[in-house]
Amino acid sequence: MSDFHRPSRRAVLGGLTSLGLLALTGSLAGCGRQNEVQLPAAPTAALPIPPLADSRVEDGVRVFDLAARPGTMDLLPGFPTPTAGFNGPFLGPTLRASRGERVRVRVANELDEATSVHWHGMHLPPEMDGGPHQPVAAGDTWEPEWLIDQPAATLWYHPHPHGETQRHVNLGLAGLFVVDDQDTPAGLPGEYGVDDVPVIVQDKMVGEEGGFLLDTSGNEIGILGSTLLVNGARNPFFEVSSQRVRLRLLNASTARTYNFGFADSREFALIASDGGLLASPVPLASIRLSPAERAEIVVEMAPGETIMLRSGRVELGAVAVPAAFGGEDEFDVLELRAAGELAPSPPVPGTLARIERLRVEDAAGLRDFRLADRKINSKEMDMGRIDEVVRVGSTEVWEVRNTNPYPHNFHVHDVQFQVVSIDGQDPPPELGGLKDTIYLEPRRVYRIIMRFEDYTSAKVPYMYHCHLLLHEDEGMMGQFVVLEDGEPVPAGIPATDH
Ligand SMILES: [Cu+2]
Repeated sequence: MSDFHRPSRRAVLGGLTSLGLLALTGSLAGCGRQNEVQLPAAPTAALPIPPLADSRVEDGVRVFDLAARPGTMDLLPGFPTPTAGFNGPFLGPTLRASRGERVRVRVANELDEATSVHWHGMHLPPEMDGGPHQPVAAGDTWEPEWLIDQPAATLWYHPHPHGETQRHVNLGLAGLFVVDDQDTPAGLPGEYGVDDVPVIVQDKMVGEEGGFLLDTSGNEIGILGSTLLVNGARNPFFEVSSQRVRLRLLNASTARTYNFGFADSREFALIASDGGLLASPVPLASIRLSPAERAEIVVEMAPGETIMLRSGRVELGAVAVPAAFGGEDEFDVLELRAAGELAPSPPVPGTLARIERLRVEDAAGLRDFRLADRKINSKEMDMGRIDEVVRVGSTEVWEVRNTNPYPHNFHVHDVQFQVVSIDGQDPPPELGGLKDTIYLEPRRVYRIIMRFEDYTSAKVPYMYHCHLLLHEDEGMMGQFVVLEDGEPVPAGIPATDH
């Protein structure tokens, strides 16, 4: 437990800043591994906007092509950083489709090892989910197809190969999947890359030879890097041309939890959480996002002004030493530069979505999930074991708690859930919408409710897990199957025939 008492990386950094490009030492000294370097100040650069993926319609199905492949990027002069991305060297294009469309994605694996692509937040059959049971071997192509059948939302995709997710995501394999629907109210900023802007945030540890380090020795939770990349760029700015701009924030980090807000503490409107629009906008000055969570926010600007989106000190709950888990780290994220004249934007609508509240009285029962160390309910992930059996058509309440003095979060595949209560109290308004991932403050009791409408399989399970990827890879994951009423429960999950 002595790890908890190490000074924060930022405190170490602060002491070294004046010496310029210097290796960090800390607990790594003498172990023969590369140290994290602090990169020289980067010139500010225009925010790269991930391109919208090309698609074509074949027999009524919208078809996308994604190819996972290796690449490089330039961060440390003279030392190209090995990366990986979809259809490019880092991150991937934004897939976009509408509710009611059938989609198919041709996923080509051009890496020299197996990977997978999970559609995070998507409601779809388990065979199409892209989890550890759908590996794509090196050189192979996988073609999942499904019907988009959920509200408009900012979802994302990333690899989910068993035990290797942290490394693959850290290399840059991730992208957005934006779902549209007919019910989105008029008046929200919606021009992609103009007043509707993806903001994919990742922290990296850059090593002495330029590579992204997978050093998780400094704490219990994983990689906490001092280099921030936003859509793959350091120190970016975005030129705002309208009075209001919508930012689609994705925490694509492997371990770090952020607290996003503006340097002048101005209020913004939170309009959507993981699974789609909130019932009505929530005025906030900051929003906490743990790994894999998303938030859509709308901020208003005055002509000619410049404001900085930052991540400041984050409330992690009853963790042992917040600084050891990044709780006191601060980052500039994205500078917004408003033009001298701004196109007028309508005010954010007061009503955004109709969310059917699931009722605890309708729930079939209560399941208990205790997250501790690298286990859920004292069990490490086993690809062959069925941990939970859900009956199709049922509504369930899951009670989830983190019993460690350090951060975990909880992600459920297949469904979006609603937060019923935290320690018996109503959740805060920012957790009032649809969620697929929730931060677990230590020792608090989270009750979430969800409905399993369709997609049964006795052979292919869905996952639930901590989305701190070190924890997930080390076994903090379980499997559930959705079965027909009365369908016999199989003894286990057959081995994947790859
Ligand atoms: Cu965890």
